[in-house]
Formats: sequence, structure tokens, C-alpha cells
Amino acid sequence: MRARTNRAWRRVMIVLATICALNATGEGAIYDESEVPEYALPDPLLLCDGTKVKDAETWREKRRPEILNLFREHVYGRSPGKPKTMAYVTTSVEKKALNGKATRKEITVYFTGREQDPNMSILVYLPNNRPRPVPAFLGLNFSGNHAIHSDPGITLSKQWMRDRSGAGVVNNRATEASRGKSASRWPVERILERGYALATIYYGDIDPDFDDGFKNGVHPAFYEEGQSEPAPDEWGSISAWAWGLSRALDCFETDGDIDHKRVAVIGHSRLGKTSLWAGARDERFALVISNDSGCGGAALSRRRFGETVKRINTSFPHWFCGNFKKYNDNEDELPVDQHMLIALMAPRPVYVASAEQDRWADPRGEFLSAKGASPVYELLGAEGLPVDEMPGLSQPAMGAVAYHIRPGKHDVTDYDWERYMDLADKHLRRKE
Ligand code: GTR
Repeated sequence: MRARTNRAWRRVMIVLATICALNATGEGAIYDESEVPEYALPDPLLLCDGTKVKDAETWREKRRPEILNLFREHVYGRSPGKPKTMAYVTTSVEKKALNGKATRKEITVYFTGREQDPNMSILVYLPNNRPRPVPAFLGLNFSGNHAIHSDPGITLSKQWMRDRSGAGVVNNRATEASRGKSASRWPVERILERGYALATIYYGDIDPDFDDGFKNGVHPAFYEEGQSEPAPDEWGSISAWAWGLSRALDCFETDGDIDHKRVAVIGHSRLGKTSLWAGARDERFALVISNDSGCGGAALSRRRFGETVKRINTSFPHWFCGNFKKYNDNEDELPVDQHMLIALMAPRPVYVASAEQDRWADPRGEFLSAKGASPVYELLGAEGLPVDEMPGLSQPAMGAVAYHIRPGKHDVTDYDWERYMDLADKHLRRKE
């Protein structure tokens, strides 16, 4: 009798666990191409008043600012400009890091110039055998600068971070055991060998990634008198992270090691959404890379494949601006779609990459978005995505708009990095 009751309980628990797992992976999500509803994409080359954009000047002067504003108002939210009183303090320099291959630097950026306000720490590796200033990859990281490499000289982050079993984070703080835990996503030695610097920042320095009504992170430091949360068209966390990336560029403009005119901004997943928004709003980024960025990143919202606008706004209410919630189950009313975000990079090179098993991020939607941006590139005399059909696995297509899908899961791999550096070699390398 008792054994039977136990068995029955076990069955109930298995059913419950299955339901939870389904929820986490997107129960009810569209994973079948035949279920994608019909949709019509807004034309990136049609002004809101219905006029066709026929030349580069009209794109630059009218349509580009129009689209940028639409994304600001309806999707990511407006952020403040460059603060007048920022301060940069170099906190460490090691000229013989990584067995002499690199110079390692750490720089603290004080956003308001005041020590008591939020600040971010930039970790920089510079190749020692290349003439300075060098081109660089700049990207936010998920688990602290110290997690990107086992180099014991990297300062351990003291910031809040999500507890992750096995990642050495205890009570929301990093421990020594977390050093190098994300190293597979950051092939530092290869990046240096190929002649690039790497700069990275823990995204939680800018805004810790949880919904607290914007009490922590950079937002409060920029509230107007009496303001206690962002207005519906003001910055959510993605906009804040992207704003932080621009502040790193400000810092590079003041130092002679990194060539601020040859910086590629890179990000994975939510940080891929962020690198795209950073590249769109700040044209100083010379190359923009979206690794598996999915919904609210490179994937077209109107396809509703995998993660949808409603899903993302429900799971992560702090990522986008308040206005974006109007488009929950209402994607067709969006005045933009994500191909127009990619188009904002034009004519600068942009790389959109997907992973075969990452269906939550809608690889086809990411491809179509890169393709949908291509007419803008062509209008500006640059090469759009040079294929009409979605390429097969590991067959990168590289115009100024580049795309690949590789086998495997939602992650950043060496394959991804090598392709990004191939695109960078075409556009960021000087004949030396
Ligand atoms: C997921 C989210 C995705 C993606 C991912 C990540 O939970 O649904 O949009 O951003 O997180 O950032 O790892």
C-alpha cells in the first residue's frame, strides 16, 4: 500500500517537474515553421510619411534618425548622453601578463565622476607584439571580468551576481572558485594572436540583472529631481548596458592603446541584444556582432517563433522600456521590426550569428532580419548579405552584413569568434 502511494507521488512529481521544464523552455511557443503567422514587415526605406528613400542623404538625414527614435521610444528607451564629469582611473597594469604575450590593464570608469555613484571596471588585454593603438573587441560579460580567464591577476568582482551552481558564486558574490569559469566563451590568446585587443566589463557593474524597479545600477544617478523610476520611453536595463559600452568608448578615446576608431562591439544572448542596440545608437562602433541574440535582438518579432515579445516582457520586465509592453501579443502594431535595428548599423559591418539548437532565439528570424537590412546597405554602396536562402550549417556568408548558423547550442564558441575575427580582418585591419 505504502509502496503504491510512493509510486503515485513520484508520478505526480515527475508530471510537475515536466510542466516546470516546459515552462522554462517555452511551453506553447511556436517551434514549427508552418505555425508562423503571416506578417508584413515595415519597409526600412519608407519614411513614416510614405515617401520612398532613394538616396543615401535621405537615409542619413531623415530615415535613420526616424528609425532610431522609434526604437528609443517603443523598444529600448532613451538614455542620457555622455555625462559631463566622468573620471577614469587605471587601477592596475601588468606588462608581462599571459606569459609575456599581453599587457593587462584594469580601468575604473566613474560615470558621474563621484566615487559614491556606480562605476564599472574595464579589463583590457593588449597584444604585446603589435603596434599601438590596436583594434579591439569590446564586450560585456555575464559573470565578472575574473571569469573570462584563469589569470590570477584579474581583480575578483565584488558585485552582486546570480547564484549559479558550479560557477563559484555563493550568496550572490563571486568566490575564488569562479575564476576562469567562462573562459570557453573568451578565447583571449587567439584574439591576441590575431592582432586584436580585448576589453570586457561585467554587465552587473552597470545595472544588476534583476527587476528591482531600477533602484540599483546607473538609473538613479540620472533621475530628474523627484523621479523614482524611468518614464515609459526611458531606458530599461538593455539600454543602460548599451550606454555603458559607449562610456567605455569614451574612455578609449582618451588612451593611446586601443584604437577607438576600430572597436568591434560583441555580445551573446541578452548581451547580443545589447551590442546591437549599442551599435545602433553609437556610430563610433566600427563593427557590431550579435551572437545568438534572439527576441529583442536580431530575431524578427513578428514571426513569434520561440521567445515572443510577451514572453520576454513577462520574464524580464526590466530589459526593455515600459512602452514595449504595449506590443505583447500585438507585434503587428510595432512601428519597427528588428531588421531595422540591423539597418541602423549600415554601412558599418554587422555580424548576426545563430546556433542550430537555439530555437528559442529563432535562427531563421535572425537570418531574415540580416537579409531585411541589406537593401539599406546596398543603397549606401555597401554589400548586403550575399545569399538569398538561409545558408547551411557552418557556411558563413560575409558581405558587410554577415551571417552564420553553426551546429550546437546557445553559446559562444571558438568557431563563432574565428568568424568574427575574419570579418574584422576585412574591415578593421590596417595594412601593417
Ligand atoms: C533567456 C532569454 C533570452 C536570452 C537568454 C540569455 O532566458 O529568454 O532572450 O536573452 O536568456 O540572455 O541568456
